[in-house]
This record gives sequence, C-alpha cells and structure tokens, in this order.
Amino acid sequence: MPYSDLRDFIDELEKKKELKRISVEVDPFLEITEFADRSVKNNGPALLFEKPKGSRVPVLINGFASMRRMELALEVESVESVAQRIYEFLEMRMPEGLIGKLKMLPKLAEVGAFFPKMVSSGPSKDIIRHDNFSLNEFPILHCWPQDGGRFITLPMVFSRNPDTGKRNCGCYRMQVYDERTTGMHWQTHKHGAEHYRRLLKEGKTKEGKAPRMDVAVAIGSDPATMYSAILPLPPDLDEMMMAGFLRGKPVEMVKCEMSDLEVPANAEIVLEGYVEIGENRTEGPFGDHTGFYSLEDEYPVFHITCVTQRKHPIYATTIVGPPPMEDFYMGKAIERIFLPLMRLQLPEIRDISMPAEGVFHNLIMVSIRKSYPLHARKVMHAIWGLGQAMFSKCIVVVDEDVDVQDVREVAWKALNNIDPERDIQFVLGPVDSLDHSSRMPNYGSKMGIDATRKWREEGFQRPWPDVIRMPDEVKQRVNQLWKKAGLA
Ligand SMILES: Cc1cc2nc3c(=O)[nH]c(=O)nc-3n(C[C@H](O)[C@H](O)[C@H](O)COP(=O)(O)O)c2cc1C
Ligand SMILES: [Mn+2]
Repeated sequence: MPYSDLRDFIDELEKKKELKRISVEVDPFLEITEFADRSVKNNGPALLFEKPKGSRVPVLINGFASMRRMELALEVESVESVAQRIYEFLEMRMPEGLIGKLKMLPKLAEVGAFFPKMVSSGPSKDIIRHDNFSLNEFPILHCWPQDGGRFITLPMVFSRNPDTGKRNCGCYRMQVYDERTTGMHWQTHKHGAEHYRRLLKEGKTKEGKAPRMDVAVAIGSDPATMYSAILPLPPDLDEMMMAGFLRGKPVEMVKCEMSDLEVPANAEIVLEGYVEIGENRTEGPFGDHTGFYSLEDEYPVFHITCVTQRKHPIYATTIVGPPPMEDFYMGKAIERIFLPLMRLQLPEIRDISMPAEGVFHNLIMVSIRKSYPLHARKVMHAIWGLGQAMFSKCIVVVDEDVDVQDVREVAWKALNNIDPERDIQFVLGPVDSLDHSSRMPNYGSKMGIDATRKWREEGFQRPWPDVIRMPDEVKQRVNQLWKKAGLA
C-alpha cells in the first residue's frame, strides 16, 4: 500500500525501528544539525524532534538517510527493482499483431494510472491563512555556523513553464530573509531557473509592471513524492507523474489559493507566493553538500502571500555537509534507478558509481564493454552531454571486468593503466554551481581518464600484461593443506 502522507511513512519507520523520537528540547540553531550529522555517520535512525526550541511544529530529519530507509521510502526490497520496473517500461514497444497489442493493454493502462489526479481538497488545506502567518512559526534550521541564516532545505518547489504550461517540481533550498520572504536558490541549469528566464525575456507586462512568476512550495508529503523533487528528469517531464510511477498510485493534487499551480493534497505545509522577475538578493553562504560553504551569490526572491497547512503539521528537513549525509543515500538511489536509462542511450555501460567523497558531480566511475578505439572517450563525451551528468568533473572509464562499486579496485587498476599525458582528456564546459574551484561560477573544465586497457588500434604497441590470479585448483588444494598445516 502506498504511503498516504508523511506521517504514514513516519509510522512505518517507527514500526521498522528506523526512527527515534526525541522528546528533549533541541535547538534548530545548529543543535539539530549536530544530532543529524552524528546519527547519519553512525548509521543511526531517522530523527523526529518533538520539541524543537521556539516552535510547536515537530521536525523530521534523516528520513531517507540509509539504503534501508530509501527502500522503505520507495517500498521496495532493493532500489534496483525500481530500475528494473523502469527498464521494462522503456523496453515496451508496440508489438506486432492484434494479440500482441491486446497483451500490451494492461501495461498501457498502468501508464495512465500514474498521472496525477486533481482533487477538490485535502489535508494541506486544513488551515488557510492569507495574513497572520509567519515563517517564524516553523522550526527552520540554521544548519552551520557560517550560514547566512535559516534555510528551508527540503522543499518541493512548483512552477510552470510559461511556454508549454508544463509543471516542474524541484528541490531548491530557500534562505529565510524575514517572516514572509525567502531566497529561491534554483541554480542556473535547473528547470525552475529556466522558467524564470523565459519570463525575464518577456520583459514588462502591458501595464508596464515587472511580470511575476507564480511559485508554490510544498514541505512534507509521502516519501516518493518528496523524493521525486530531486530526480534529474528531462525538462517538461512532470515529477508528479514520476512520483505516481514510484508509488504505484497517482499523486493527488489540489489547486492553490493564489494561482493556478497545483500542490500535493497530502502536503504538511504549503507556501504560496511569487517571484518578482528581475528582483535578486544575496543568498548564502550555506554549508553545502560539498562539505564546504557555498559562497554568497545573487538569487531570486520568493514572496509568500498565503500559507495552507495541516492542523498539526510536521516540518520535513535535511542537512547537507561533509559526506556522507542524507543526500548521499538519496543520490545513491538515483544512481541505481537511472542506470538503465543511461544504458538505453549507452548500452556499452556496465555499471556506474559515484562515491560519497565525490559529492556526485566531482567523480563518476564507469565500466564499459570496450568495442572500438577511443571508445572510452566517446562515453565521457556522452556523459558530459547527458542532463545533470554534464556536471561530472572527473570521469574515470574502466573495462567491464573492473567493479566500479569498489573504489579500491578502481584506484588500483586505473592508476596502473594510465599513461597520464596520453589518457587524460580535458574539456571546457558547464560545471556545477557549487564548484568553488572553477575559474568563474558555472564555467570550468572537466577531466576524463581513459583507464581501459589500451589496444594496438589505439597506437599501443607493447604487450598488455594480465592481472595476477591463482588458478582455482591450486586454491582448493591449499584449502585442504591450510587446515592440515594447522592454520584453521
Ligand atoms: C537536499 C537537497 C538540496 C538541494 N538543493 C538545491 C538547491 O538549493 N538548488 C538547486 O539548484 N538544486 C538543489 N538540489 C538538487 C536539485 O533538487 C536537483 O538537481 C533536481 O533535479 C532539480 O530539479 P529540476 O531538474 O526539475 O530543476 C538539492 C538536492 C537535494 C537532495
Ligand atoms: Mn524538472
């Protein structure tokens, strides 16, 4: 049964002993971060702070912060099975003949069953406030000492593409400026930023006013719906449809009070408002998922005009910081879920891995079935052209016999296999907005390392040695002798 909302998920986490209620008073100013950081680094449970200092609203953190909790969130035994389901869908081509087509019908009906469904109301409308609301009521974290303020860290930010009318939902952090104003940290490559740019291009309205972009922010929902906000989907592909696919049931949406946007009916808290086109304000610094503070920068401003919420809402949040944090597990699940999609374009890919220390964009290790000269270079360039994988600062390509989930094996084999001057490819291109080393924001270089075995057709004339391995029969003989020798 799909989770009906956040509290349903919390109940399940509690049943599975994956959640700890914290009844002592803890301060959202730094203290909750320290709790969450220690817990995730010690494989601890999700935490529900019942008495955050200064607020009556409880705080959920680390709900996704282990592979087990990711599996519970997505209601699967292993996240690989999500990948398998996606793969089966993508494999689905119109078969020949009437019988074949008829057999397809149930699958197609299933596709229809994922589309979000409009409902007239829901718990997110329990309380509707056009005035007398304040962000100060909520236990919004001040995460790290040098942060520019308090940040909403796990929002689902809804907007519409002004040209196609298609919905987008992305997770972009929001710095609290005052009781009704926040930052809107959609980085330049993200879909929210693209919607904004399109409106910016339109310029002033007929009345000579700056156009406003309607934005609605939902905080806390069932876990698959929350998770869909971070998925790197193509533009105009509705995250709510993906959420419906993940949970196996349509997401129920309600219309906003102030705009024609829609938000999940089961949301805990909804902030409705607008972004004034052309208005920017300094955002940051913020202790980021790179483990460093991201620098101050100019970002749009979100003005809240209405708050709708449950009677007793729960505030869902996360922290990022030195890895591994909760977002590592969310990202690891993306790695697993998106591999079959990547393989659809690049069937030569066997596996990929983004170790925690690489904070996603800094390092991706790829094993391929190499079939032609410079094949590894082709794979690098393809990855640099593939959605948010464009940010990959360092791509290491190895042969298919290398297990990329084992960083030590990759380091050992790759370092042996490379002649650096020959095998390293530098390119210029867009880089992650969080990269503090690039010469300019969003502009920098990337490195691909071809660590595959080199071929004659690639100009390599020397023999290539084998990896050392003991034959199995010798191992078995020694197994016997080992005991006889008294080595237990
Ligand atoms: C905890 C967390 C916080 C994030 N914060 C931001 C952020 O502040 N700005 C941003 O552009 N992306 C942020 N992301 C990444 C985006 O959510 C992700 O790139 C997503 O695919 C964006 O959606 P979009 O492709 O519809 O734009 C964050 C991800 C996580 C897991
Ligand atoms: Mn999107």
